[in-house]
Amino acid sequence: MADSKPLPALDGDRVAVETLLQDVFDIVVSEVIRKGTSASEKVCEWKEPEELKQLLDLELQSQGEPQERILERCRAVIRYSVKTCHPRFFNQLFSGLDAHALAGRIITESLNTSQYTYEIAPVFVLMEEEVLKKLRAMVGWSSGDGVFCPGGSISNMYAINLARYQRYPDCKQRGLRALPPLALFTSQECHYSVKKGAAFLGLGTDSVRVVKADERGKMIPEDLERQISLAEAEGSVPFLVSATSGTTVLGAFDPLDAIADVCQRHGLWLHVDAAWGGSVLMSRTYRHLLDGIQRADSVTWNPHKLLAVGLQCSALLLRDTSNLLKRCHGSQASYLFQQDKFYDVTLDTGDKVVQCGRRVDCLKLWLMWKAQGGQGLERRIDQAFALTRYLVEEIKKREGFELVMEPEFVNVCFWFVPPSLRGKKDAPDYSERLSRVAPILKERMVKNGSMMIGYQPHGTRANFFRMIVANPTLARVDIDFLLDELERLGQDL
Ligand code: ABU
Repeated sequence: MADSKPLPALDGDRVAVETLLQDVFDIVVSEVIRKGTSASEKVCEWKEPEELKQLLDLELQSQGEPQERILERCRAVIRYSVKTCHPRFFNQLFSGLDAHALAGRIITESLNTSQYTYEIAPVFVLMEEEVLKKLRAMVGWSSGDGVFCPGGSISNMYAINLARYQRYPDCKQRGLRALPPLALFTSQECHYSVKKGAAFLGLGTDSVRVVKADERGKMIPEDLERQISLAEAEGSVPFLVSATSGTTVLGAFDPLDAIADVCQRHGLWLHVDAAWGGSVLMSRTYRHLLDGIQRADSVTWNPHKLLAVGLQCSALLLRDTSNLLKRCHGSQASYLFQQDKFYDVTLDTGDKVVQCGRRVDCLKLWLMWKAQGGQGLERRIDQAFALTRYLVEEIKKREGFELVMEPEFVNVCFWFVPPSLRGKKDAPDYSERLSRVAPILKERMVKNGSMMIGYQPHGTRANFFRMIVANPTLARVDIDFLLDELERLGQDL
């Protein structure tokens, strides 16, 4: 009976499958790769949510649709999506498009496997091991462990969990009952995932002691010492310090050597959240910004950011060689990790993580690295620093632009001061009025589709723009455009 019913669309029709995928690939090449990276096209096509819902016709129906309609839907999805590969997309810590990495992502998606066992991911188990080994070597470790995680926040949470487990292995079984009140330390400039991680792991956000940062956004080691003493005096047990290499807004690098000294004195786990700044390790000229990182116990490094590998690619690297990851997270599921398999079962890495199914995140980085070589990647980093310098000098030359501070990384924070506010710094409402400028300009640029750049307030500072120089194809012309466009959009303010 079942055989007499037609199969759902394309099932079993090899020719139609290939035709569809070829057609979709042609659309991707034309609409994402060609137009999406062209400065003469829009970076985004803004629509209000209700209109966008109508345009996309999102509701799912019981009746399938013909292929031509499906292809139209693919075009619409691309049309109304933000082109993060566009040379005028400056909004996030990731941007641009690396062709080899994209090739890796396409192959990964097509093979659709999970990283947990060697039997279903032989290539990727070995490849992940090799890529992590290379990243560890850049940190300065000749041995260790690691895993690719679904994003930097999760990598940071793993670090917290591992540090806690190492000190209190009982907590795996007994949970919070096995623990005294714990304290971890990070700076006021840290990524918000540290607090989220503390909440998620049952420690609570109160267990996160916020250490002061200096005017450049760097953790102050003396205040770290003070916070540790305070926590102890209040009956908490310090166990981890999370330092940051490349803070989200200012792009600051914490003084790792001095922080490592404090950790050593107090026997604390040192985690370095280098999700953003880790890629600087590839540059012989700038890697000194992370001096001392080799003294960390764990490091988060997101190649999907500055290396333009594509979301997502976040490595948690460990100095540990005692199988801590597996001991902390393992659950020995007998249907996946049989110990009597015909191959070396240590290659089944699935029990290192809390996930079961795990995406393959190593191929895109491996393929890109093979194609560019370490030297090509180093050139990209150096180029981003050089272009940042160009932007800073241009900002200094132009009327109406004011740097928040000299950057040490590729985050350039600045105000655009519109004509009506120039020379009015002493006015009592100056800061309030300046704060309104960035949101207005943001709305204008997005509705125009001309560019995207982020803004935020910061402490007592009024809203300012945060320019990220990360896209490997950026050139001076794109930097000039950014400044010209802000002047154009803000000339009437
Ligand atoms: N996790 C990084 C924060 C997002 C961004 O500014 O791109």
